[in-house]
Amino acid sequence: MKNLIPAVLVALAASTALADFNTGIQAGPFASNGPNGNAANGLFSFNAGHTGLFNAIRIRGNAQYNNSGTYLSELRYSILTDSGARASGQLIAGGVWSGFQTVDNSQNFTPFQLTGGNSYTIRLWESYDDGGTGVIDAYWHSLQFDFTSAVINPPACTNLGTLASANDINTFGSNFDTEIALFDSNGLLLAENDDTGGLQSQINTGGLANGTYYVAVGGYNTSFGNFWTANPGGASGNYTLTIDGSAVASSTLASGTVHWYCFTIPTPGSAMLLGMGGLVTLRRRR
Ligand SMILES: [Ca+2]
Ligand SMILES: [Ca+2]
Ligand SMILES: [Ca+2]
Repeated sequence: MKNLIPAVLVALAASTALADFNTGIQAGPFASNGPNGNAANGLFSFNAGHTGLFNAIRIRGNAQYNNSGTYLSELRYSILTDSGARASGQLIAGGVWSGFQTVDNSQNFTPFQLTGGNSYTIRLWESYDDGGTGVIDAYWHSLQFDFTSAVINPPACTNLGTLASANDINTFGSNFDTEIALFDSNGLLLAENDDTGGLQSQINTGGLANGTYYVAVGGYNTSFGNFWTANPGGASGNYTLTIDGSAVASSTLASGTVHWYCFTIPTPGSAMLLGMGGLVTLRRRR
């Protein structure tokens, strides 16, 4: 079956556009004490500002010496992320100290995910636990964390152009066991489906807001995740992708691959305004 539309490979957006977020300043004091994961660790809790992949943290605070013999270089922190991996690190170099020490440290990581609205805990610990967990090594005051979004590029996609609507996305009529997934312009996984029409797949979106969307077509056992993650399955064959009753693409999927499509849902009324000669843009300020 031939392609029903010109296959144009484009990257519609240069990158994800999610903003960074900051935990805000928490006065404390928080203990810096115990080995990582110990009950004596100071605990800093925050809610993620939005779902995203992050790859840099800036840590700002005021450390206060407490137990004789502890080193500045022993001040550590760690974050438990969605993947279970701890982003952790050393906060400052230095030996024996006294009084207060301002800390402003930025660190880069392999991107890790946080989910918007979820609560996370940052542990404050010591690489050498002076005096044991019964004696607090140092305190933190006015502590805050800035999270920087990782730049994740969307996949190259066959652009289906502007669609009036996309309520029903399916692969009915395909000749093999398909799977499909729908992502938004930030790469967040909105929906996925394996079998609805026999072994073929269907997503009922319930209506989409204006914006750019991505559809992944894969074979059985493809696993999908946020940030346009699609680990291919092994099934292969000929498929037809249908959106709201129109066959928008037909192609052959090879085993171990995923095909990407993208389309745009326009802002309500924008087409009409353009048809009226762009009245909005013609207005002039006096
Ligand atoms: Ca110490
Ligand atoms: Ca201690
Ligand atoms: Ca299937």
